[in-house]
Amino acid sequence: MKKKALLLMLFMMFISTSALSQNTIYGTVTGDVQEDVTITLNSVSPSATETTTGSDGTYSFSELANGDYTVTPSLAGYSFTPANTPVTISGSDVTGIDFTSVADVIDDDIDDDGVLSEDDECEGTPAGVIIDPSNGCSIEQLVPCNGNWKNHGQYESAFTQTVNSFIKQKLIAKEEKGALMKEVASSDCGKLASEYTVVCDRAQAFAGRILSGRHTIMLTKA
Ligand SMILES: [Ca+2]
Ligand SMILES: [Ca+2]
Repeated sequence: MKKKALLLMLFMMFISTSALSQNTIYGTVTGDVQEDVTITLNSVSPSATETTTGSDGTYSFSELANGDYTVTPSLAGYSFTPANTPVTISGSDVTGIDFTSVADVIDDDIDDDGVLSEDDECEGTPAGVIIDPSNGCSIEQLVPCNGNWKNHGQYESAFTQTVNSFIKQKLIAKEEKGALMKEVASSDCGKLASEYTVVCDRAQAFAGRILSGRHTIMLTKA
């Protein structure tokens, strides 16, 4: 009986030091945020468990059996380096499973023109160009050279109106109008040559010739 009791005791000791080994993973989160970061511990068994970091950024998972684990930090609005860390427990505590946090940068003014993207009707405004702060559009964006203009005159008139509106809002000086209009007048914007190619449709030309004695010229948008 004595021998059996001794064996049982030895067996219990074996159990407590191996299969039931109770170890702890320790780590710290530093960086832009350290408190209240969710730390998830994944393992095959038991299933995932989680904790949160304290005010000093530390966390721990205790009473862990030997095995392979993965530690993953997460908090909305932040990224962590490394994104996760694999940990193998083999009869002793594991320390230094640390992470660095960086706040995610949310670009709420994509073209950097001072008008938030949610209010910006013209994205892609070039740097340094004067815009209408009510819609984030430059004159060139409001009156694009490659717009669907009937002719150069229509383009020029739309450009003039927009320049006048910019002057009225004191976005540009009155004195700048002359130079702007000169530039517009000498541009090809809205001119047929730049917007359309002249093609001759044979069937139409033939019909046209019969009806009027002239070739029909068709304008097709480039
Ligand atoms: Ca913008
Ligand atoms: Ca813009």
